[in-house]
Amino acid sequence: MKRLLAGVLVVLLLAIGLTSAGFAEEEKVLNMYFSAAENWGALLAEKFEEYADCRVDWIRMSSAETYARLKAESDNPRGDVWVGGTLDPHTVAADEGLTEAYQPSNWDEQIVAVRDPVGDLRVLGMYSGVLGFGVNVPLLEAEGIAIPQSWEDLLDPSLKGYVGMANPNTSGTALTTVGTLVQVFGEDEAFEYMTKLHQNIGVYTKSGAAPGVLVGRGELGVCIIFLHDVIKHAEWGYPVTPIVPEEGTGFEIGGLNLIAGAPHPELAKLFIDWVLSAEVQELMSSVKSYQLPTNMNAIVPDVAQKIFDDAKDRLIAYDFTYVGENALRWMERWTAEVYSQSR
Ligand code: S7P
Repeated sequence: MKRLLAGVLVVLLLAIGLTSAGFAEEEKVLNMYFSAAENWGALLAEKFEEYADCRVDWIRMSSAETYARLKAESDNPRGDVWVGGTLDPHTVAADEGLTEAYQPSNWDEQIVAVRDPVGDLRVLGMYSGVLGFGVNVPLLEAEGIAIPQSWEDLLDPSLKGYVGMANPNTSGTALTTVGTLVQVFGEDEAFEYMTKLHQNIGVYTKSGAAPGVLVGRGELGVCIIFLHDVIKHAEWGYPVTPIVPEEGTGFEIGGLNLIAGAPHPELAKLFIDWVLSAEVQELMSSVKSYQLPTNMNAIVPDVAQKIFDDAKDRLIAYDFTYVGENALRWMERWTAEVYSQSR
């Protein structure tokens, strides 16, 4: 009898032990909202699972889409960390208290100009990239259309239906485009410009990099996109060429944020420290993400450096605070004045 009781006890203890181990494992989950290239998100998830011995549940959403999700979940936050995507929607989220300031452990390794672009650690910078055009030169030449070199050139009637960009209500790339045009031309002039450009737009996509693939396939002739995405598409074998618009262009700083009320804040902070390390930033180029890293010790691939070197004389002093303050109003204005027009 004694033996039977001892056996039952062992089985019970084992069962409890197994259950609690299983429970503890279930709890060690990082919920990552990811807004840059999908294959980079997959790589980060896989590597962080190994590094922190945890599970990473993650989803790729465009930048403004992620902001909308944080807002919708604000009473019951589900995400732990928001990784990548342009800074502006991160700034809007920070201003609304949807994210929390956090100073990473490797703060001193981060390049000062890009590590805290809107101040008070409201959004951490994790990479940067230049906005421009991706052009299918063989297609436009075959159609007898001049290769656009400037924002003004995109309005040429010969490009009707050939131009693509994303929708600023979902895409951070498109919001960077609106912010850039406003800072290059002035607000009213930029909206007038976008109303004219609307007449040449063949398609507005949800995500910022998507028009690049359509240009590569010859469904469009030119798109407004980050130039590192053009280089990636060219390496995939598409006939696309990067162009920096003559009047000047903006740039992004990729955002990184701890979500307010995150279910797993400690794991999220560990992730932030890890993803800002030189070793992890160097992984970007292995999936053809050629943004510039923010960690000054990370090796910068020549191809990534070249994008900035080629654009440097045309880069504007993009004001991230100004764009953050006006982003929601511009999105509404764009929908009312540009998108609602027939074409
Ligand atoms: O593809 C990488 C990248 O260009 O995508 C991000 C961009 O915000 C795309 O997301 P959206 O769909 O929101 O435009 C950039 O931050 C990143 O460099």
